[in-house]
Amino acid sequence: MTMELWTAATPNGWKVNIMVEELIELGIEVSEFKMRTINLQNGEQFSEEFTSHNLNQKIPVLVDGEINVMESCAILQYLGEKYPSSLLPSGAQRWEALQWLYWQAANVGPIFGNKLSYTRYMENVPSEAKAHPLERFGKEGLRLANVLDRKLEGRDYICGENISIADIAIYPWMRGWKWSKIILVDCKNVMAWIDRVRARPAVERGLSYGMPKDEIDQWSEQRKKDTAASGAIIASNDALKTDV
Ligand SMILES: N[C@@H](CCC(=O)N[C@@H](CS)C(=O)NCC(=O)O)C(=O)O
Repeated sequence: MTMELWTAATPNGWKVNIMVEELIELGIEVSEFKMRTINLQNGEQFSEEFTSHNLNQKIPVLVDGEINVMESCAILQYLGEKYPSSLLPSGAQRWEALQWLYWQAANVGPIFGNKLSYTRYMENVPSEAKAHPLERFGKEGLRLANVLDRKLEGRDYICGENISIADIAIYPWMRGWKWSKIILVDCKNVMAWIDRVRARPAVERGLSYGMPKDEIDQWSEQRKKDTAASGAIIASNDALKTDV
């Protein structure tokens, strides 16, 4: 049966594309995936149709027959369980992978995401109003990177020798450190890990979702402008809804 991934070219979206490509790379026969790009700038996530699959109105959401899975990390776990492989190892390592997966969902995504918003998308907010969140999310982001740096000491990936759903969840946020201006250059293990993960063919294919190949690492000026504009729309308080 065909699965549908309702997504967009963003860090939370890329996680799932990378996961699918890593499964394929392992020779696993994955069901056919239909990718459906959701236009976040136009508010497609708030449509009745989208909401019927994900009440939280955010991408990504996986539709597998009767099952709808929201939250990127839950989707990684779902695919890891549906297609058993080293990406969600068994035994003690399973808990290693899962705790770092939840660490990403509870910490790295929200902190790096908020830092990104205040750094890039809130030009209209006065500097005084931004100073506290910028410092708070900047410091906490760096602390999280240092936690990861210690975890990666002497190992290639979070669970050891093999890439797992934990690396797949954390990587899209860490690779965007220049964008969120959380300066990671002193986190030597993290910097080496970012390059190691990026060098994987499946990761390259996953990141190229919704993106021309030559812009995976270096966006065109036009794309930077468009992304800043669309980020500003989504990050604006005017876009916040309190109802569903
Ligand atoms: N914790 C969620 C976060 C999902 C999320 O924030 N998605 C963003 C794009 S990366 C989104 O849909 N934003 C649109 C909006 O907030 O209206 C996950 O990991 O899936």
